[in-house]
Amino acid sequence: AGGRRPVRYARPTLAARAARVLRDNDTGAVITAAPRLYPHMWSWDAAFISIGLARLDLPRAVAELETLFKAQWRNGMVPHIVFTDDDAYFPGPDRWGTDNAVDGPRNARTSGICQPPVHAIAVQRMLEIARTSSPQDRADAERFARSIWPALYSWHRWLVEYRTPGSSGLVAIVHGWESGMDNSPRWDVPYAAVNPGEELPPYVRKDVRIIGDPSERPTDKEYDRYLWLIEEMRRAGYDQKEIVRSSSFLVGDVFITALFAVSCDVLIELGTEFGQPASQLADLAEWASRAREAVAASCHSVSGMARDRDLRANRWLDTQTIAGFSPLLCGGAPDEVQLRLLSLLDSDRWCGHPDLLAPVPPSVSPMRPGFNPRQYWRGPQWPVVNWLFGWAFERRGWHERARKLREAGLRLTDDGAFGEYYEPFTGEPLGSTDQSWTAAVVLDWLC
Ligand code: 2M8
Repeated sequence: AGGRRPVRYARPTLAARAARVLRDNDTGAVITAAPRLYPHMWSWDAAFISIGLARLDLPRAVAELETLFKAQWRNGMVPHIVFTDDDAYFPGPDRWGTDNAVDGPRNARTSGICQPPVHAIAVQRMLEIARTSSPQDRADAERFARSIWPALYSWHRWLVEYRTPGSSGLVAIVHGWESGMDNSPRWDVPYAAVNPGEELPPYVRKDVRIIGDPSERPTDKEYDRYLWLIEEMRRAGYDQKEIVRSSSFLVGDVFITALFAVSCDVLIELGTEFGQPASQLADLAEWASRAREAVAASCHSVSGMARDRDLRANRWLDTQTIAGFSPLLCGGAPDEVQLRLLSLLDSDRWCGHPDLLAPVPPSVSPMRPGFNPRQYWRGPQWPVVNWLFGWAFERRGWHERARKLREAGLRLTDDGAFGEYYEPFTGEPLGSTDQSWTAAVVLDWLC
């Protein structure tokens, strides 16, 4: 499949280009998620960005996560966007209307929802990197890991206290944006029940003006629903209990739940090393084990794939996407289910599909109806998702699998465009280019 793209950078050049992307996207205050499309700080992007930056400039990496956590809400939520003054993105802070939210932060303007909890993972990875670079980096990273720990704990506690309703044990989301996989077919069924009211204030999208081909982005109909959910939350004054009680979208997200389980494990490791309170370590152990059980309990009896759960309609969501492999991230599923998932991942339905440019798992299987190789979270490959699976496999001791994913990720991204996502067959970069988190994971793979 080689040669379909004109340029393939050698690794040192690729690393230099990735470093330049992070430098160029630095406004001085934050590193934006992407230069034009996303001129603000996104929560999980910032975590990945810090991992990439840790190799280049540890103090800058630390500052990035500190900026994010300065905007943490007083109830513990880490907001999905921390806004800069740039007004090129919609919906901006005025549309979110969080300025007067009771639990909102005082010194930053933010959105009113969250994103996947990968921050503990980032802190631990930064620490690992710093320990191999210099005594100064090591000391700084240790100081940082110790000082950020209570904020990470309260973020995890928020997810349990406010976002684990009912008996499924899954961490629930109240907006598809919280999943990070905005328009994934995972959410089609629950979104079908979201009916934008007449009172939806008018709006103009800005994303489709920036991305030349609007079919790479969610549709207008999807955006109406995204905006309607914000409207509901605004009206509830961003009162979490009320939102979870009444919003028209409430879904147990299995991918977030798996990341939460493994992030709790990581937080326990960090907390043990840095002498954090035993009672909080015990909380984390309990949360991790409940989350893991919830992920295992969601697995389909035939396919083995993990499933989200529509908590409004009280039913499993059977759509098969990359999130179905969540048990591989956190463990805890029976061996037999895990083996089934691993062979499915290797099969021609996923990474082994003969026409892929690089064996990176696509967001949706190319063999599924509804797969769209160009549209956002409905088919393209996402380098960050590949990084997460590689990181988890390494942690689980599956070194050869981790190495293969790293090589595949580098093959996909060696065009040096740092695409937000990639067309799986041609390797064409789609969405934004010079996307910060793509540059960051490439740096981590290369070093
Ligand atoms: C995408 O999401 C934003 C909304 O949060 C958007 O489309 O406007 C997603 O890919 C999300 O996972 C990511 O964090 C964000 C910034 O890269 O872009």
